[in-house]
Amino acid sequence: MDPFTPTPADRFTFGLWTVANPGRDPFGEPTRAVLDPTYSVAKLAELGAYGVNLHDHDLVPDGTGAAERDRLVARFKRALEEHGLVVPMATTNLFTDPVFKDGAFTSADARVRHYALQKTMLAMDLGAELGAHTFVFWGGREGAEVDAGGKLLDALQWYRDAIDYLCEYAREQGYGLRFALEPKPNEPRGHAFLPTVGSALGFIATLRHPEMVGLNPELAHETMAGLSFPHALAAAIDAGKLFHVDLNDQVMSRFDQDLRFGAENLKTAFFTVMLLEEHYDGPRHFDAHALRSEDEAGVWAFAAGCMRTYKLLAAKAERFRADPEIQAAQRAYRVDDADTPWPPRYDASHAAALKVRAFDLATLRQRGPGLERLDQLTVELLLGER
Ligand code: GCO
Ligand code: MN
Ligand code: MN
Repeated sequence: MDPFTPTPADRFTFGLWTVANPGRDPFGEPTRAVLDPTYSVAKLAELGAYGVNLHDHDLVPDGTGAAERDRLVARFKRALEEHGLVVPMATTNLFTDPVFKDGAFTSADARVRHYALQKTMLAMDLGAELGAHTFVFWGGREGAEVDAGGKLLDALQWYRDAIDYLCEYAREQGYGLRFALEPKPNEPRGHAFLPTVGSALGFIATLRHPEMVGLNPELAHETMAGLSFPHALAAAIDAGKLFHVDLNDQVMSRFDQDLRFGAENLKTAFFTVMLLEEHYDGPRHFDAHALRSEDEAGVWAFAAGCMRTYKLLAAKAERFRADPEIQAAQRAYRVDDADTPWPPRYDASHAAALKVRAFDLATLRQRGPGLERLDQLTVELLLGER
């Protein structure tokens, strides 16, 4: 078999909303028919995916009665079983209904905040019923265009209160869910609250159950903010907070594009895969969609392409680790020195000695780290010349 054909062991997942995206944008109507969730399950299984993730309303439209909800869920579960797919992550849509037009947990209207809690608890019940272990919180409409309302600090407190409340709910139900906050700088709001991985990490430390809450960083979102996704991933990993990941692609400083993984920034995708392969064991989730110009065949080409590119880059990452010249260049980049052991152990006499120590600054200033060559070797490896 082609080694780059995905299998469930690769643990690739797609949001139901990704492949079913009908191609609507702010300027134009849908270009494709909406896909039935059970059809998406069958097609994704055929392509070698491991699972599907969903918002409450991807499966159960808002306002559905209890009996119809149970019927839809049972039918979906049968499709999962039949095709051998799992649901590792679930989330709530807190952005489509106009009730959330000025935010959900950060709405200035306490009634909306309570409704958002209700909707999220019901979405958690659904996620738990489908076997999800991770519950994602993407801020959607948590944000503002106008700050004259005076809620900037309150909004963060309301957000915190809501997550604290929902942690208690999930614990009491024994759902074993971990929460993953998904930062995004803008769209649909002008300025989102918790816009980047860094800000979300700071926020998590202020929660009542910080151990339950981590991150779902998205490649496109950090890129929209002009930030590096591998750097953001490293920060999440360093904090022990990489609970989930949203893979896609994006041109920097453009509207939210949700491009096929690897479509735009190949080197970013490469270092993303390398970090994930070495430091993350959760599902590799794609949160992207086919170009609006595509028909249904384009949708499945898009989905297969995301997975295949990931596998191609994972093989390249292995080559990178095994390439003697690259490894030698990486070793040469770092200088370890017996007289300057790291980490430095602080005590008063060490500090006193360090303050008067003479360094050969001329040599240190002149040393070239070899990064041009190392980067070129990386490019050649990616281009298939190594
Ligand atoms: C976006 C977000 C969403 C979320 C999804 C799951 O830019 O619209 O990335 O796709 O990931 O709502 O929470
Ligand atoms: Mn996104
Ligand atoms: Mn996302």
